[in-house]
Amino acid sequence: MTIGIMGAMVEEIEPLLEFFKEYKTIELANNRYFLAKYKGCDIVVAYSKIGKVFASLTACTMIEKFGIEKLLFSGVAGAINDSLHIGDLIIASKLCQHDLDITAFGHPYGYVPEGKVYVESDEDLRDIAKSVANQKGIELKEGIIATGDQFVADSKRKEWIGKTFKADALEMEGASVAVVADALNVPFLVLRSISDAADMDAGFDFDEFLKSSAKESAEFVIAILGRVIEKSKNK
Ligand code: 4EZ
Repeated sequence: MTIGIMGAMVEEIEPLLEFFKEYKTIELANNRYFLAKYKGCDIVVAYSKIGKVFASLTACTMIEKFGIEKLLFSGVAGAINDSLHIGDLIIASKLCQHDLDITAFGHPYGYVPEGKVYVESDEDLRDIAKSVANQKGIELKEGIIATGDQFVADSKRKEWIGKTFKADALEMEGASVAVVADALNVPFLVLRSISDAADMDAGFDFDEFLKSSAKESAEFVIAILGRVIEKSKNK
């Protein structure tokens, strides 16, 4: 089995590379892919660069060129839901693009013809994440994640996204990875740890908490990975 783990920024995957220790580096499409082995499985790690386009390219490359059979995203996010605090973990039940807008033609926000507003993440992977959290006594929230090519540092924009999409957290890659993985039939999970509240302090908080929150997410994704591999062997 080959499993992909991606982040958007180097800080989001650095803890993973430190964990895997030994890996081979392959350059492709203006990016680097790190190939490791873990518990008899092939692991492909990469950070895409920030935003929906780069994330789509990386997800697609992992699937089409490296043959990954499951895709895990690990990184940080801005909180919308007041119950989410810095360092908290959230998995996406489903994801949407908050900046996709052809409402001028009567369509809902986040929708284009032949697409869908929300893409659901894989139920088995979500169940695994929840059972790992349970076992470790870690609190894990499940909710809607909204994605857009915009660092949100504005309460009004954040509230609009929360209201329009019932979103609990926001970031800049998840939904694009979801669209790619869904189209190519690869089960995926988007996991994020909160780095800020997408408000006027967001830039400052993000700088302060990027590393620690990215590490929270990376450590949890490693635990999920372990369970995913175990389960694949029992089949
Ligand atoms: C994007 N990522 C932020 C990248 C910021 C600065 C050099 C996550 C994220 C985020 N995205 C954390 N907080 C956010 C926020 N308030 N708005 C958008 O995935 C790069």
